[in-house]
Amino acid sequence: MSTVTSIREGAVTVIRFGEPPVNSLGRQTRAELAAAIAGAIQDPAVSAIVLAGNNGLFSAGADIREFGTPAMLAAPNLADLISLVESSPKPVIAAIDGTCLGGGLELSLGCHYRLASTTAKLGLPEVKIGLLPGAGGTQRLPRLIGVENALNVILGGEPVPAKLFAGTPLLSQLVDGDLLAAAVSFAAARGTDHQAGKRLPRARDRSAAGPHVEPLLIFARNTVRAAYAAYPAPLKCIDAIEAAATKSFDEGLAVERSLFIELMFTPVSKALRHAFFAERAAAKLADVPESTPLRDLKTAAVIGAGTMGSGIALTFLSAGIPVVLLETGADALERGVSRVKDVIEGQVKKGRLTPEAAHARFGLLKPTLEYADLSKADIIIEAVFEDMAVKKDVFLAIDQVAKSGAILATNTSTLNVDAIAAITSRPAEVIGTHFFSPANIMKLLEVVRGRETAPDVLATTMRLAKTLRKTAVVSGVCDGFIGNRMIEQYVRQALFMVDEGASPSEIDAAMEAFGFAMGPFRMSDLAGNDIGWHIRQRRAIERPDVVYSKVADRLCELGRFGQKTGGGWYDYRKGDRNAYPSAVVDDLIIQHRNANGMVARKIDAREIVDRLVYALVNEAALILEEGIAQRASDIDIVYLTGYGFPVYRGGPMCYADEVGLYAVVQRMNEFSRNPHGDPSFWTPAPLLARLAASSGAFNSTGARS
Ligand code: T1G
Repeated sequence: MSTVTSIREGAVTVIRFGEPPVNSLGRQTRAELAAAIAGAIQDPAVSAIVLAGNNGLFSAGADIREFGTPAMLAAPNLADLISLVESSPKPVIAAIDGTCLGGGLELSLGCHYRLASTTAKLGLPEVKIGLLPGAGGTQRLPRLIGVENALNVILGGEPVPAKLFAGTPLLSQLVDGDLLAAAVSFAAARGTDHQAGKRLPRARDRSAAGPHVEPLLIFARNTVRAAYAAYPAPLKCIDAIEAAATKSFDEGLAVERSLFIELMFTPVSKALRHAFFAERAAAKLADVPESTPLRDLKTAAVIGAGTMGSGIALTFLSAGIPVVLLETGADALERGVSRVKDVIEGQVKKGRLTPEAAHARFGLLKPTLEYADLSKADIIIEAVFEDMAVKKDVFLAIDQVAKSGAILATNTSTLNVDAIAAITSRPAEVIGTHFFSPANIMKLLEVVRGRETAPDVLATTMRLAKTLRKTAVVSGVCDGFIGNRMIEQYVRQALFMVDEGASPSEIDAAMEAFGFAMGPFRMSDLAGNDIGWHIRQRRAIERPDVVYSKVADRLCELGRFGQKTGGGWYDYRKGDRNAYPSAVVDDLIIQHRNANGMVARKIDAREIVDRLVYALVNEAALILEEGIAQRASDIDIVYLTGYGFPVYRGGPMCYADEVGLYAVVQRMNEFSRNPHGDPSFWTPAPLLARLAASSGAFNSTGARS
């Protein structure tokens, strides 16, 4: 199907291009665009050309799916297309509506004039996928809006409202109304001008040089070095912009091209491109058609007004969905309502909400002590104590009052959703919605699909996640689902390493240097060490075969549950969230090692990182093979959005692919020779072993997962 059409409007040819949803400039579109533009240039009846996107936008840029493949450079590549436009002997006008990003904006910068609708947004987001604008953006933009503004646009990577470019050579006209009509009229006038001999304005003919450039670049380099040490792209963006200010246009283009290719093949860019597509892939249900009719989701009810319940209620309120909040006791209900009110009022104080909007939002909350008040809710989410007996009682009560067709969701973080569904009269309508604390802040939502969960209930819940601005990942039913099941092995290895000689702060430091937001011990102190303690106590009964170090139990026996008790693996001081090494814990660890006949050894950061990350990877391979996760990239998204895994490494599966699965397995074999802990854990999961033996990868080849 052709992606490009040409229509004559008098002496002006209007060329419209792009395929839904985002008019990305893939090989076919580029070739058809080039042919249409060349045709208009050769047509003696045409005096000017207008370029406009289909589908309500200009273009989202180059087709990222082509990166790293021959299609990306297939003629005409984007630079060729833009050069054709810029060297046109007839004026070419870009009519920019909606989104105009990356290569799309670069295409418009090659045009002689640009008109934009008042709602249009322009940007160069390449830095967000570890790249720089590679089709002249780093050379043309500084020449049109100056080096300082170009640095902000290119390093920020954010879409900028078109009106902010008004009055600069970048934007000829801001149009409030019929953009195309305005563009055709503008083009006709420029065509006449040009026939009268007026020179065509080209960005490349302008200069970006100036006395202020050098200090600006120094400041920019110092800023990005401090803030983005792990990311190569920002500094290269600055190098390219410097070339725009200090070299000829063609020399600058050559610098840009070289830097772009260099970045394209960095692990960071591959990881960021992987994360971009992985987040979008996670929303897709492998076996539920996108055409599946969805259920109404206009009202919600939350049972339990504790930290999680009130956080979940806030998430719905922020999406404008009325919430009935049920508690069993008036005091607990009042505390929950106050928590909701405080957060909303806090948003007003931060200027994120007007008082009127805050009032309206809070007005959507209906606290109650009566189950009968749940009867109109389209979805009821249970967020009570993490105990199966308690949850089953709640679901029996819900089953009595919920209206027909309501979705019954449990916020359990590990318990068996099938067992909960089985005690209701409507297991097809039961699903898990595992929010991460704080529920109104954390993006990740594990949507746990029960054996009986109806496809439309699953599809409706996935749609709800988008409405709640959550990143949803589908999980099957197992203990811990995806994230917590993996983190259990991660923590287990961390505790074994404490037995063997590493300190909590050494392990945290190694993982934070690897890029984790927080190491395992600071994370445990934040979440509460008692959570893991309860799980190990349950594990000792249900799975006595699972070996655990007892060091964490010794800590909990002292009541050192973490920040909430003023001390955990670290000491904490009132009003100070910093973690301070603790002499009490040092002593406890020494006693623990002595009691177990452990002679401490030095464990280097490499072993710490490899043991903890590969523990995640091995457990993830089992999760993937059991079908608990739909795809490897879903597991990456769980760790990128819910567990602080460094996004510039793309997630545990992406990172393992980058290391090479054969090397991962070799390293695991080394760990299996360590007698302490659980050597059998390091037996590679069958999927991992197969992929390693066949030079395979968890994530499919290319940028898409
Ligand atoms: N290439 C390929 N596919 C893209 C794409 C792109 N540039 N942008 C979006 N998609 C797909 C996306 O994967 C999804 O696919 C569908 O379109 C809808 O996207 C040389 C090197 C434009 C703000 O980085 O920021 O130009 O899941 O769900 O929420 O200098 O998409 O349906 O199969 O995000 O409405 C620079 C990336 C490219 C922009 C729309 N451009 N895209 O958001 O929809 S590099 C970008 C976005 C470049 C040149 C350089 C957003 C959006 P599927 P979506 P949305």
